[in-house]
Amino acid sequence: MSVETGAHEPARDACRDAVSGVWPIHVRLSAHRMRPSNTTAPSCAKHYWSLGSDHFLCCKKLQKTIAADAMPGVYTVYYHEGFTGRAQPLEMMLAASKATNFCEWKRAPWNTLDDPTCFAAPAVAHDQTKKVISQTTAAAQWLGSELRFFPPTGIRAEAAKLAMDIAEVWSEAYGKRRGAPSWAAVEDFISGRLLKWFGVMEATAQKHGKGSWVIGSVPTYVDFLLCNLIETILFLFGEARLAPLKAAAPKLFASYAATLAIPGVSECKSEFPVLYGKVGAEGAMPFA
Ligand SMILES: N[C@@H](CCC(=O)N[C@@H](CS)C(=O)NCC(=O)O)C(=O)O
Repeated sequence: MSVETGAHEPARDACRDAVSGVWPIHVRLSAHRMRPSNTTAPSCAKHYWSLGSDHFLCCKKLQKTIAADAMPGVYTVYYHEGFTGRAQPLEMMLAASKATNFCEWKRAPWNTLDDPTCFAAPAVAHDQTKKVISQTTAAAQWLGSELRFFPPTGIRAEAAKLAMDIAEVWSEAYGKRRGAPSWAAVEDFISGRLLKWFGVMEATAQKHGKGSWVIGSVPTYVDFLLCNLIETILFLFGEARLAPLKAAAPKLFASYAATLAIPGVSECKSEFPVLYGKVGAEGAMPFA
């Protein structure tokens, strides 16, 4: 069920930011359902009261709008078998939501998806609405709005911009690992174009993110996409080669660490490698 409250949306965003700026994500999700699950957190109603009557009223409306229980239905992530690749950020969002009993999801092999609108993996489907979305960035944005990893209303375009930066860097980095004639050529790429990209993304996150997050003050789908990008380049190039990026982009790497610390995410990550061995830092160079 999608929660779009129209005129109440800005109030919802303000309320969400204020609440989850204080609490970790698993409490944030429960808080929106008016059912705090973490006994160490202040009571939800008490916290909303402290935000002022506008926010409290907003949440009262949300209380009626949002079901007290989990999202209905099951999401399926279709992807190639044996590694998570571009499906990883989608799986991480679903795993984080499942950890709070907010949704159910499963994996299925890419070749079992029969949908004429999808060209390449991954795609996500929802059984009740019959919605099927491919293209990683679009699928992440959709899951972000379904699972409450959405950006604040006023900076949605900035979120989409950063998400598209991430998608381009992902493709460039993967292509470079497969096409480079030598590790020296890879190192030139890292210290040149990749470093420049990370500078641009870092500046975006510095401008639009707060705390550990790259857009707004709570985790959004963009943090999950970024987490997957960093996992991917670590796999492709190895940690030592990425030291200059880490030094140049502290906020991006803080988001990476914070996203991995969201309950459910690291268990999901540990089930499969992000890519296949041949394309890794230990694989043959040139790629064969
Ligand atoms: N822009 C697409 C790229 C999709 C893509 O290249 N997927 C790869 C796996 S990560 C694939 O299935 N390629 C097979 C093909 O292109 O035929 C996205 O972000 O989802």
